[in-house]
Amino acid sequence: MNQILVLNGPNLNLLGVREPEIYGRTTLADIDELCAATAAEVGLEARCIQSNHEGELIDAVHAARGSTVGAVVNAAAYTHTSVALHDALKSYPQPIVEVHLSNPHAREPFRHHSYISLVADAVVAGAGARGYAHAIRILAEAIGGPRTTTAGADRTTKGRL
Ligand code: CA2
Repeated sequence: MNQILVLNGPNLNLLGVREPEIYGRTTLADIDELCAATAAEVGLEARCIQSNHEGELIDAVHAARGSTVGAVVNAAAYTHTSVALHDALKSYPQPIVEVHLSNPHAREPFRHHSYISLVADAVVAGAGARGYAHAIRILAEAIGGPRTTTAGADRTTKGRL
């Protein structure tokens, strides 16, 4: 098993198309490509999912239980509102890295609280699209390196960062 979940929340499908002054010109397809390439470099395979629907994001987390070794999560606006997504991720047994393109702490006060940070092992914020690559490398380190050997393959608890 070497798959990781890369979960993207609402409106991130508009990346590169609207509000480039805040979120840049990189599209979600570019980010998916970056995630696939970075994951491959560390012996992992990225399963990239974006949804504008809270329930679909929760279903994706449930489906990832037992079939992925870690998750990179940009819950977008649900970061600041969703107890339900928080609860789903809390029962996800593998390491989680929260990622944000912007730095929510440098923005409006309502973006300063994250329900995802409470269940994340690490947070990458404000590094733009490159933040996804950083997040995957952090995740790989937490998981225990490339899955090309059996080292760490019997791990049943969350990785320590
Ligand atoms: O900085 C991030 O990655 C965010 O998760 C982005 C969310 C925002 O609600 C979070 O506070 C921080 C918003 C994603 C919306 O993406 C758009 C992209 C293009 C045009 C409009 C929205």
